[in-house]
Amino acid sequence: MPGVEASNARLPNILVTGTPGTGKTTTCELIAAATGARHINVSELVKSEDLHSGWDEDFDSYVLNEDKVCDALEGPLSAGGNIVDFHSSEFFPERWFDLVIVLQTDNSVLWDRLERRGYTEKKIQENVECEIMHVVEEEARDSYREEIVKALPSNTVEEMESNVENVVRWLQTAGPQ
Ligand code: DAT
Repeated sequence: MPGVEASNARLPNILVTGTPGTGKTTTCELIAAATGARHINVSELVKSEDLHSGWDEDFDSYVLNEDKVCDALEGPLSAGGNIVDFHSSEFFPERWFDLVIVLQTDNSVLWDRLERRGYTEKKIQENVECEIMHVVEEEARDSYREEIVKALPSNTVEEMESNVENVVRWLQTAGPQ
């Protein structure tokens, strides 16, 4: 990722964020397989480690307990070498991340992916609106230094492969500082 320097005395950590369905998990799995970095899927962790305060019927999702999530991640993130996968970014400590990738997908493509995932129409609509409004990108840009936030398109397999290649190349040159 040209122009983004890793600056900490540990292996770099990358955050891959984006609206649900933009390809975070698939992209992170490919980067982890190519580099040996640890993929942390925060949504899965919230479920498996009970890092939530119950189920929200209106939003059809768990109510995140941000303190519990940060406590659970502090150890691995301080050690470095992680690819963190989550649709929100503002509550993580800024110092954790050396590169923040925001994946973006065109509305109709995203709609089809979320439909295939079995989301309700209401939930699909909410997520597609969130993507149209660039909510996740703005949150990332408000939370991290401008030069470490990179928005990348994720509509096709070719774009995903190119995104993975870019991040792998960045990791190879960033190394431990
Ligand atoms: P997320 O983790 O952001 O919710 P995902 O990795 O689970 O997204 O991807 C959702 C689905 O869309 C999954 O079946 C893989 C597919 N997909 C994601 N990104 C893609 C891309 N750039 N090209 C083609 N398919 C993609």
